[in-house]
Amino acid sequence: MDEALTLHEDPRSGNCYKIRLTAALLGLPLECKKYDIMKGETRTPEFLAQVNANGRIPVLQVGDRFLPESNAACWYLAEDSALIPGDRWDRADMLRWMFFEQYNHEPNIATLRFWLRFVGEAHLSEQQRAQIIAKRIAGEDALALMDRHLEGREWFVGDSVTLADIVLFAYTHVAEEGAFRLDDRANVMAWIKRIRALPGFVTME
Ligand SMILES: N[C@@H](CCC(=O)N[C@@H](CS)C(=O)NCC(=O)O)C(=O)O
Repeated sequence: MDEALTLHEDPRSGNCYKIRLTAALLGLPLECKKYDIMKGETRTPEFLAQVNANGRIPVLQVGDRFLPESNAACWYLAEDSALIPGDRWDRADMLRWMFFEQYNHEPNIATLRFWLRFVGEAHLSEQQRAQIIAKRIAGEDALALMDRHLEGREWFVGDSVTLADIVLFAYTHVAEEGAFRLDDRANVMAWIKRIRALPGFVTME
């Protein structure tokens, strides 16, 4: 890759970690620029004008272009690598799990982790409190589905690690911080160990 890569991130975010992990597994050099989302640093007029009009991290900067959305950024880094399957069906199946991650997994598991670990239950609004039960049920359902899918398999798609595993790992391995159950999901626990053992693996914080 010819252009410099910079990740605009808050290191506590699993969405940002996905991109750092993808770069590390591929041996790509990545500069990091840190923001504190709790202080609204992604909502300043400068950030909205220059980095992401959607007011969120992560954003992958490639030269002077800015790419928001974690899974798009992972795709950009991994194009033409073994992390994206060559087989057409497997590639689409990998995208299926990446969309599942953004629709069924992250909005429930990442949000409850953020509310419980970083905001604190005592500081939640009435509206947030009202969503806890639905998010807990939906998050446990997502983990249960993952556990069933991993029965008899090592990886989500095909027979080697792909972006599907990386993006799902980011918030799954810290799901207990949102008071989700992992211990009794043996297939997920074994898969977490396999990811941690990958050459080039880096931890989240
Ligand atoms: N779908 C987006 C989600 C981005 C997102 O929600 N980012 C959060 C942190 S994980 C954020 O920037 N929150 C700060 C804010 O909304 O002000 C992605 O995958 O990148």
